[in-house]
Amino acid sequence: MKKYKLLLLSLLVFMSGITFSQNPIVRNQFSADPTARVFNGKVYVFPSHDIPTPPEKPGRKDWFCMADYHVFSSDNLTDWTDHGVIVSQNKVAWVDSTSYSMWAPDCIERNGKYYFYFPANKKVADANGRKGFGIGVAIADKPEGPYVPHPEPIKGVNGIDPNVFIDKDGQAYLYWAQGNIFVAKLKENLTELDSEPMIIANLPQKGLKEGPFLFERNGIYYLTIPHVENKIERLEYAIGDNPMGPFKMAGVVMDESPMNCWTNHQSFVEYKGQWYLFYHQDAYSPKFDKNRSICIDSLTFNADGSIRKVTPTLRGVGVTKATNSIEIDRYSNKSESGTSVAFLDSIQPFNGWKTKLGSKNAWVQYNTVDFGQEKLKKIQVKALSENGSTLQVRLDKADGPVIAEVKVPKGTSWDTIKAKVSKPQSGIHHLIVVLKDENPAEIDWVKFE
Ligand code: FUB
Repeated sequence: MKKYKLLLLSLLVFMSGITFSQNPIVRNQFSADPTARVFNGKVYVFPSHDIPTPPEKPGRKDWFCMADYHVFSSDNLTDWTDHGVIVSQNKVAWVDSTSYSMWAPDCIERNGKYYFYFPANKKVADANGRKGFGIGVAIADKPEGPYVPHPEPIKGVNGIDPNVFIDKDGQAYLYWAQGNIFVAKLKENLTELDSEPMIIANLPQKGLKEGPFLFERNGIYYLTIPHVENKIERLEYAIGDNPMGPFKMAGVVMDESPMNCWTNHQSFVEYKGQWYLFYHQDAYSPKFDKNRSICIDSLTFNADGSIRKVTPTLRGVGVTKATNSIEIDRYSNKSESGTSVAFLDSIQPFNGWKTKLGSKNAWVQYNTVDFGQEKLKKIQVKALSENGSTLQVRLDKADGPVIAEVKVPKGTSWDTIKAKVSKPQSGIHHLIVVLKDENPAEIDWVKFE
């Protein structure tokens, strides 16, 4: 059965040309609050851009700090292009340019124009004497910009975490958070409200809720929110048959972060026939959860439309080419004991992680590696072992066939070791790296040639 599944996956990958990613997906900067959208056959992600707090920032130093937004795109969910800064706090007339408050954004397309919605602290108080968060719009001809921000925030809206949904009849709705979750209709121009803001009823009354993201599937409207049911946020959803409700709470999409990141923030997208959940964790900054990183995992629905709970993975989604550096620290499975993962350099977290195999027969499994059609005859492993050790590379399961043995020489610095693949493979396989002896080894990556 398993063999059949792998064969089917190989076939699908071959037909679609898809390769996929590991978590987190943005690996050179912090990123949070991802809104993913499919535009022109690609996935675009519009996240917040967390940064370490600069000394000149007034107020709390241990808080969210965001000065601008980037947009990223991919057509295979593995290789992400950073299109650079699209909107920044010092280029929007109404935004307090010292506030570093460019929180969770969204973007939507209408008639070939792209409308980017973002919250930020206002420079001056509005007619009602309110200064807090406003929500602005910036418009572009292409998803990657350039975006031209409106000089004023949207009238009648105070709050954070804008989300826009356009229904099948063309009516657009703006959702946002400010203690409660609000909704209002938008005019055809997508920049002005067309109804009074309304508080969405029947959502949990206790515990913070924010970050609304609404989507529709098979006539069900899913209103999803991060909500603090216990101590930190988890992702929950409510369903209804109308974008303005009434909604009924229906379940949990993702439990509280195993990394203890206080916030989470979600978006849902269907791409090439598969649904994905985009969310964030604090993988690159485990000691300061206001510097976050965005992740993707697959999402599935039950026959009645309910959402199956998603468990965050390191592996992320899809297939990795055998000829790429396979970061096995993003493993799918591991032995009960003897494995751990650590930063390669704790001062430079974006250098990534290493896998430590510390006892005999400790292993990690990295799923769905595409060996292609050529039978790759060599393996390279970047590793180190103080006393020298032997690694076995196996296929498909922990006691699967050994396809290579790699002798890691004794030493304290990284070595790239080449070895022969005794049973060259084609197609999709899971990869297992096992420590054959007692001497611990550290592994950066594995690749085939
Ligand atoms: O990123 C700042 C805030 O944290 C967002 O606006 C919330 O949704 C939470 O993720």
